Amino acid sequence: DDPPLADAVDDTAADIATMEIRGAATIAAAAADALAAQARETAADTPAAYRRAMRHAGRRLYDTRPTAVSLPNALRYTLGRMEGDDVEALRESVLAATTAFTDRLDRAQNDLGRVGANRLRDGDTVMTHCHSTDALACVEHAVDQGKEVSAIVKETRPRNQGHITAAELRGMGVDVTLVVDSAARRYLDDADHVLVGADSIAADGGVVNKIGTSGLAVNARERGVPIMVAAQTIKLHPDTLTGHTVEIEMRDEAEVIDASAREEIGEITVENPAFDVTPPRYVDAIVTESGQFPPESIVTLMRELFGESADRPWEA
Ligand code: RUB
Repeated sequence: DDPPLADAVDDTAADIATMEIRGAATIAAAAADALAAQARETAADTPAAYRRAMRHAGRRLYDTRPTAVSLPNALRYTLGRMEGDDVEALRESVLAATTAFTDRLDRAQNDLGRVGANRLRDGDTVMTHCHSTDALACVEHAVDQGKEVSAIVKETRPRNQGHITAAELRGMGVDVTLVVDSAARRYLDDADHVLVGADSIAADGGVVNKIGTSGLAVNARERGVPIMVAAQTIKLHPDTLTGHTVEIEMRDEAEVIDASAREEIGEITVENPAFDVTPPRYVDAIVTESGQFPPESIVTLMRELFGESADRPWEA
């Protein structure tokens, strides 16, 4: 029998699945917080039972959405540091790891924001896709440095995360123009950078991000607009070092078309992939908390951070 889950784990898992909690970094932070709740609440008699309960919570969180590697990387960091000979020691080790993990997340975003801001000049315009806290950190630092930045924000069908981006940029005092996704190429002439985040980065430097990123990157290259990906190193996908591919989440068709429209149209197939892969040749720079990298060099950083293989401590 599976050990009981803390309410925070069930609630967080449900909120990630329904995208109440979304975006790779935010998902990772929420998963770490949920594991901390599980660590506090698990009432186990033996170290083995305690470990089992923690792994069960890890699996519940892992099974929510497949594409953002920040989620398994959060589980890796926290459950991988679970150690001790008794229940109290195990609990303390997980709580220390979850705190260290969330501190690192905040620090990494801040550090990469400073790196990304150096790429932005006074008066520049960025074009954004979806909503990325890592990408927005770059703009925020540029604005803090006294640079004037404008933004062309793609609405990002079907879930319109561009609205969140637009509101947050406005909060920073950035001039925002919202456009439908299909207007992107027309407005690239007014953009100095494409600035996006990432859910996963593969060993070859391929960038997995919200569906539409790859088309935007191809168009930007054709127009000569540099493409900058803001992604802290928890977005590096260690399984890709050993030849695995990144699973692209397919979401419900109801996000694309309502039932009555579908009925009216007749027998059709509706596909709703949430992410796509931008090949490394369309990416100019990956901005991380350890500095900026050309996509071809990201594998070196990945090896340094993860070694040759990635463990899965939620399975064990
Ligand atoms: C979010 C998305 C974001 C990345 C990076 O997709 O594609 O660009 O997750 O975000 P969804 P961050 O809305 O489907 O979760 O920089 O905040 O980690």
